[in-house]
Amino acid sequence: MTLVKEYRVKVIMVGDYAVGKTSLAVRFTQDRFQAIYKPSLGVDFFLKKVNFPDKGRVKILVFDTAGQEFIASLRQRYYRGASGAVIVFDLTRRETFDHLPMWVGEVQMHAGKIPLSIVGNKADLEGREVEKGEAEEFAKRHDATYYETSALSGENVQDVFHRFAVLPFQSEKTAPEDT
Ligand code: G3D
Ligand code: MG
Repeated sequence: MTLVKEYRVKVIMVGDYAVGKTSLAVRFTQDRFQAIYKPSLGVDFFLKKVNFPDKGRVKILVFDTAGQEFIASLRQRYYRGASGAVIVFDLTRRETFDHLPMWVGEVQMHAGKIPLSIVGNKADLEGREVEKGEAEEFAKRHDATYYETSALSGENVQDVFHRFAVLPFQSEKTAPEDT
């Protein structure tokens, strides 16, 4: 019997209210859009296992919260041990993009310098208020990767999260060899 290594990766969702954080987490972990999920008042998490044949299995824990209503006492627990953060804005609401510096600052303050994905969501809708180039430039300035997604169609949603799934293998490569 071969023992398969199992890793855990914690990914946190942040961003303004109603940008689609919960919808993206549900789309990724359950491959569906809108169902009976309850509004996130405190902290929820979603789980997905990704298999890498011959290498191991990664459990991705996606932590989701309601932005504004986020109570201070939960904050530390939310950010603790996060391997990556997905910072979401709504492509059709400019102000949600304008708030990104605040979200980046919040993540860095509580979780340190972890890999970031910036996500412009609701790409399926008309009436875009943020140009792709501008968002890409913002992401680059913050050492983040930029994605445009639709939780409705599922477009690019896997990529956002799978990027974090490979982290354990990357850190193995850079770790000193076992002797
Ligand atoms: P939040 O968790 O960031 O607060 P939600 O956001 O996931 O609750 O989504 C807020 C609203 O946006 C929901 O609509 C949801 O269906 C919608 N939404 C989320 N992602 C997308 C998307 O990619 N495309 C479109 N068209 N809509 C999206 P309601 O009507 O339930 O408020
Ligand atoms: Mg939510």
